[in-house]
Amino acid sequence: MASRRRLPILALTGLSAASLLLAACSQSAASPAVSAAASASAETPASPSAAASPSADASAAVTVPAPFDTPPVQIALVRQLGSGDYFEQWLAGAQEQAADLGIELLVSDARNDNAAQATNLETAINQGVKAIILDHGQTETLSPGIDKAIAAGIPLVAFDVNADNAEVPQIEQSDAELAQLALEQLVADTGGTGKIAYVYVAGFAPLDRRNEVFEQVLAANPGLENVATFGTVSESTAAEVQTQAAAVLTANPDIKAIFAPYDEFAKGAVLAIEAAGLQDKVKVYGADISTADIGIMTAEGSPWVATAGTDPANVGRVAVRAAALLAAGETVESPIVIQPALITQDFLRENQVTTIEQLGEKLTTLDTPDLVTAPWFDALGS
Ligand code: SR1
Repeated sequence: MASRRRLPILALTGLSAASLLLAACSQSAASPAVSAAASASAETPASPSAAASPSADASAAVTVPAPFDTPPVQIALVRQLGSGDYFEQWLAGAQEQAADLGIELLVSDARNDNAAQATNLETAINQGVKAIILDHGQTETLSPGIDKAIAAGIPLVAFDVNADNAEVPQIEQSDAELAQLALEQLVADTGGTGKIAYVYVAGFAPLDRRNEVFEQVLAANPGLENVATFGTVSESTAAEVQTQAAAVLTANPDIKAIFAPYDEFAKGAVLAIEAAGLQDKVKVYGADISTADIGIMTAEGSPWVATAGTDPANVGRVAVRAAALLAAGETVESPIVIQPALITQDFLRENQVTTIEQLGEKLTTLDTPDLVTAPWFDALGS
């Protein structure tokens, strides 16, 4: 899943080779941009516009806009959280995409300290970066920095934090769909009846969005009784959730399921269930996926039977591409929504999936190279 597909430029844009050339000429006149020739070669599928153009078989020039004509381009990634599989994979994808686009990615991790994240945002502004990616965080603590960045002409894109600013495009994984997928499986497996427990911490945008769906599903299934809501987000989330889940299981050994919509939550729940010897009775419905998660889900007797998620590396790549477009003065859609998939234990076992790369080969929708892109991206890269 780590590899990206490079798409034929004409197929990507829908523009004719002639219009690309025209665009290249006009941009070259306006700025000292570097042009890179991209051949409309045999790998470019025939399209009506290309076929109608007299220059369809000629080389099409794609202008690389400033500041990407003089790499490296500094872009800041300002993170609230960085530890755990999800955030590590996300960063790996972001760094890979940054390297391909000639971006020097300046990464800060506030380790769940919101004041530190606000300070890191200030630092990025003072460094004069060309764009900023906000990754999780709190609207209140980031808003002053967001306003300052915009006033300084530095564009921002926000992943999993509500920037509450129309000038800041939002990226999310469709948390409603993610929660819906996992909970539909929980309802199907339990028959919509019995006691369950729920791992949730308010104040994190994706968790709050998932919680809205959880409440809807509970209301729609009165036979389900949520006996305990608990959770912690920290630098050691899984271990702390394990301790909390152990107490919940001691008090409620008759629960049938734990809804744990973050993989660190799910890992903690699994450990507690296994320590209590309840893996045949209590099942885990989670969110997110990683190679480590696949190992836990497919282990013999694992209670983690389903998860819903995206490929975090793909999400990181999308965020960097969005920031690159903004840095080049282009617009991006908002919100940018990346659809998750339901991944069951049965599916992983039946398909002998042991890594996230293998999962990507089976679920090709997890990679979205066409989401947020530009013709000139293909003229960059290694
Ligand atoms: C504490 S928030 C954790 C979530 O952020 C991302 O949206 C991941 O999906 C993870 O579940």
